[in-house]
Amino acid sequence: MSKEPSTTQRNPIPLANWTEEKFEDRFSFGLRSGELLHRSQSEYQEITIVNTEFGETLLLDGAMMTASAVEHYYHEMLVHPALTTTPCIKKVLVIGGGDGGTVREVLRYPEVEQVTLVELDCEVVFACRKHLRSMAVPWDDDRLAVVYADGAEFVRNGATSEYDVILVDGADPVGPAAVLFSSGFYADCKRRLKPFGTLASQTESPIVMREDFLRIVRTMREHFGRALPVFGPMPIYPGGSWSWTIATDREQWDHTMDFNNRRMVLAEQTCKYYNRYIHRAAFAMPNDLMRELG
Ligand code: SPD
Repeated sequence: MSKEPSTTQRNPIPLANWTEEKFEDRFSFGLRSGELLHRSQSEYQEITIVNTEFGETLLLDGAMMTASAVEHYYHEMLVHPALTTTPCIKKVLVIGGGDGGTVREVLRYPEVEQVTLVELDCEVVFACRKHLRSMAVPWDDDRLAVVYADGAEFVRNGATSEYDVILVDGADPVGPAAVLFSSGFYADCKRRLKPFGTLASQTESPIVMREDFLRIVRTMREHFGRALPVFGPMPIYPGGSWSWTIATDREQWDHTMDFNNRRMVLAEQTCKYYNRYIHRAAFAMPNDLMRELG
C-alpha cells in the first residue's frame, strides 16, 4: 500500500507572501496574501490594501483595520446592538470608520434619516471606495454626508442634543486615536447626544488588551448611567476576540431583551452574523471581567 505524503509538506508557502501585523512587540498575526492593491503615505498614515486569505484587507500604519471576508463580525456588532435598542435612530454620527462598513450597517434602517461620517483622512475613504468594492458600501446614499475632519474636534464644537446615536469606529487607543477613548471625548459625546441617545464604541480585546478594555469601560461609566460591553469574534484583530461597549442613560433598559422587534427582523434579514440570539448572548460577561466591572 502506498504511503500518503505528509500534508504539512504540500505547497509550502513562501514567507514573502505573508501580510503580518506586529502588535505592540508582543504578538504577531499573519495572513497569506497575494496582490498589493494600494500603498500610499497620506498626511496621517501609511495606507495599504492587499488581497489576503480574508479578501481585500486594509492596513493603516501596518495595523489590520478591515478585511472583506470577516469585516461583518466587527461592523455588525458595533452598529446593531445600539440601533436595535435606541428609541429613536433618525440622526446618527459615525466617528472614524473611513472604510464605510459602519455606515453601510447604519443605512440598512429606513428610519435613519441622516448619517454623518467624520473621517480624518480623506485618502482612506478614496482608497477604500476604489479597492474594497466587495464591502458594498452605499456611498451614494442621499442620507450620508462624509466630512473630513478631526473626530474629537467635531464632537467638541457642535450643537447640544443633536444626535440619537454616536458610533466610534476608531483605531487602537495609541497615537492620534487615543483621544477617542478619553474622558473629555465621552463628555463631549454625551453633550451632543439627545437625552435617550446611545454611544457605542469599539473597546479593544478583552483578552490581550484587558487593561485598556477595563479602563475604557470605566471611563465611559464616568459619564453614562450604563456602559455595557458586548463580545464577539474578530479574526484579524489581536487575540481574535473583541469588544464593543454601549453607553446610555436609560437606566430601566433591559439590554438583553428590550430591542425593537421590527428593526431586529430587518437586521436578521440582512446581517451575516447578528441576530436576536447573538444579541442576548453577546452581553454575557466572563467572571473575571464581571469581578472588575460589576
Ligand atoms: N486593532 C484594530 C482596531 C481597529 C478598529 N477599527 C477598525 C475600523 C474598521 N471599520
